[in-house]
Order: sequence, then C-alpha cells, then structure tokens
Amino acid sequence: MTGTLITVAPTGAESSKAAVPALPVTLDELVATAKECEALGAAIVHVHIRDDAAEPTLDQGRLRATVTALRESTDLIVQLSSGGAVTDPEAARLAVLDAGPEMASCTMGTVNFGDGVFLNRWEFIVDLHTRMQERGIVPEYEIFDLGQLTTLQVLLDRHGLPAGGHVHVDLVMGVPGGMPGTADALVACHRVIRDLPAGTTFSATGIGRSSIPVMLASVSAGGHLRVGMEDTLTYAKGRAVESNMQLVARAVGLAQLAQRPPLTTAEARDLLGVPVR
Ligand code: KMH
Ligand code: ZN
Repeated sequence: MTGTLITVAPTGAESSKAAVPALPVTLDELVATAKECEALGAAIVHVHIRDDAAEPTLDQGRLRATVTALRESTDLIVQLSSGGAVTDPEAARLAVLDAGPEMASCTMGTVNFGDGVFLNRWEFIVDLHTRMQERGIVPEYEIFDLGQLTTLQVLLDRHGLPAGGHVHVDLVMGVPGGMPGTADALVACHRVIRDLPAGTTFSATGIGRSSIPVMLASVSAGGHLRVGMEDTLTYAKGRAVESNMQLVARAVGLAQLAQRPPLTTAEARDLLGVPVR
C-alpha cells in the first residue's frame, strides 16, 4: 500500500467570505494557503476562484492567472474545478479546460445539491472526458452517489481511459442530496471501485460533520484524503475551522498514524500519471 495522497480544497463555491472570513478568496490568499498546505503535506490543490466581490467566477483570465501563480509558487498539482457553482452554464465549465490545468474535476452525474441541482448530463460528461483526453489533462472523477461509479464504468468502457492512463476517483460524501458520509457508504463505493480498471485509486471527503468518519474510513480502506474549507467549516463541535492548514495538518497526522505518510508532489504525479513539470 502506498502513502496517502492529500488534496486540499481551500475555497469552494458555496461559502461567502462575509460568513467565513478565513476563506481564501483573493489570488494572494489562495497562493499563500497553497504554499503552506504544500509544506504540511498536501500534493493537490482543488481550485475554485472568486471575483473582486468574492463571488464564485469562471472568468478565463483569472483562471489562467491562478494556474500560473500556483505553478510559480508551488509544485502542487493544480486541479481546476470544472464543477464551478450550481449556477454555472455548461459552456463556461467546459472552458475551464482552456486555462491549461494539469488536472480538472469531472463529475459523474447530476445530484441534488442542497437547494440547488448540480447538473451533469451524460453528453456533458462525455464532452469533458474526451476534451481532457485530447489535451492531456488528468481528470479526477467526482462521485456524489453510488450509481455515479457505474456511470464511470460505462464512460471508460465506451470512451477509453483518461489522459495518463490512470483512473482516480474522489468520493464527495455527505452532500445534502447525495450519498451519506458514512463508513458503510464508503465500503459500498469501495466494492464498485474494485471493478474499475486495475490500479484505480480513490480519495474521499466528507462534508461538514461527516469529515472525520469519512477520513477514518478512507484511510482504513486504502483510500486517500481530500480536506479543506470547501467541504468543512467546523473543526470540532462548537469550534470553527481556523484555516485550511489546520485541516491539512489533521489529515497529515491521521495519515502518519496509519503508517501511510503523505505522498510528495513527485510521488503523487507518478501515482496519477500527471507529467512532471
Ligand atoms: N460546487 C459544486 C456545485 C467540483 O468542483 O467539480 C461542484 C463542485 C464539484 O464543487
Ligand atoms: Zn469543488
């Protein structure tokens, strides 16, 4: 068994800066967070960006500047979100790939998302997957519900392996409308993941209070970890998260306890088939 791949998802598209002042929303805040998280043991940064009003945006110029700045300042694998916010149109989400990330997320189906709907039609999924193949962008397949793993099986059967040849899945658990963030649900996913191409890896994140049970279950099942303020704003009962670094440090501690220490960025690139820069 390998070490632990740690992804930090520092910002997301759902929380407001007014409600969560520690959320990194400017480019400077994002880069500073990324550097500190890399030093602690993160290997991937999953990126959503904000505009001058700290609102979610998929502005192409800002996305490009973000990719450039993160590359200049860190060796983290830069994974842009193609999910955006639930209000983002498909064309803008596809255009995220034009910003030239090394990785991008690719969600495997539509899911209710709190009061909204996170829309991912089959034709859109195929479009994202094939564009990433053509451009050498390595996908992280985001899974919000069990059946989305079956959709991934069908996608790979019909349209082939992703760029880099390695399949990596991220279980996003505990979204209101998606699968629960429990060890049982993770084990159910694990059974299906075993039927995906040999060597398929998975990470998992639990939204809100499911963060810790999902982390423990994932590490126990040989999985990897995604943490960050996109998913978790409460560190413990009655105690707000102070920073993304606090969440990464907790994940690193757990990985070390499990005797699966954090993968370096070079090891992560090797595992995922992301070219060395
Ligand atoms: N913000 C969610 C609607 C992704 O980044 O690809 C979608 C999301 C998934 O966060
Ligand atoms: Zn995201």
